Amino acid sequence: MTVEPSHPRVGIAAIVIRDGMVLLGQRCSALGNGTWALPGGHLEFGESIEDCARREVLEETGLTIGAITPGPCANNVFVAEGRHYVTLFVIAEAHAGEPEAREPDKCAGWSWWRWAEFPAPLFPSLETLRQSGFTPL
Ligand code: 8DG
Ligand code: MG
Repeated sequence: MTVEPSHPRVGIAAIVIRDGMVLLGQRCSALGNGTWALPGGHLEFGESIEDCARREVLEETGLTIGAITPGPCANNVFVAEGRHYVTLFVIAEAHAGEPEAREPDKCAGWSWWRWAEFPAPLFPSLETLRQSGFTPL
């Protein structure tokens, strides 16, 4: 993995909810390979948090999310990879459609999980969120 100059970046992660379940995918990307994570990605220059969340969820899953509620944040340093992310979580419902793995090189597939029954290992930012005691439902 390329080690970039050291400055924190902003990651947007969407807690996509349907029928009391949350959408998770197992990452194939170099960072957090094999961990379970929320759909999300980098906040681009000039982009709003809502637009980024909507764009990333659509690009990665094909789902369109409804009204977006701001959630908590997490601060995670990936020492070995030389990365530092501030993750902004948002919460939204996805009323219709089945999630598809639209970026199979990054995520093998999506599935719905109860918050209390999440699989392991979680992507570090999501693990941090869970350990904070936050529950979105
Ligand atoms: P992009 O470069 O196309 O914008 O994004 P991506 O290809 O979807 O990258 P990503 O790795 O999915 O997300 C970008 C970074 O956001 C990721 O390397 C680490 C950070 N990030 C967190 N927390 C979370 C999270 O819970 N889910 C996702 N998907 N990314 C997160 O810090
Ligand atoms: Mg992503």
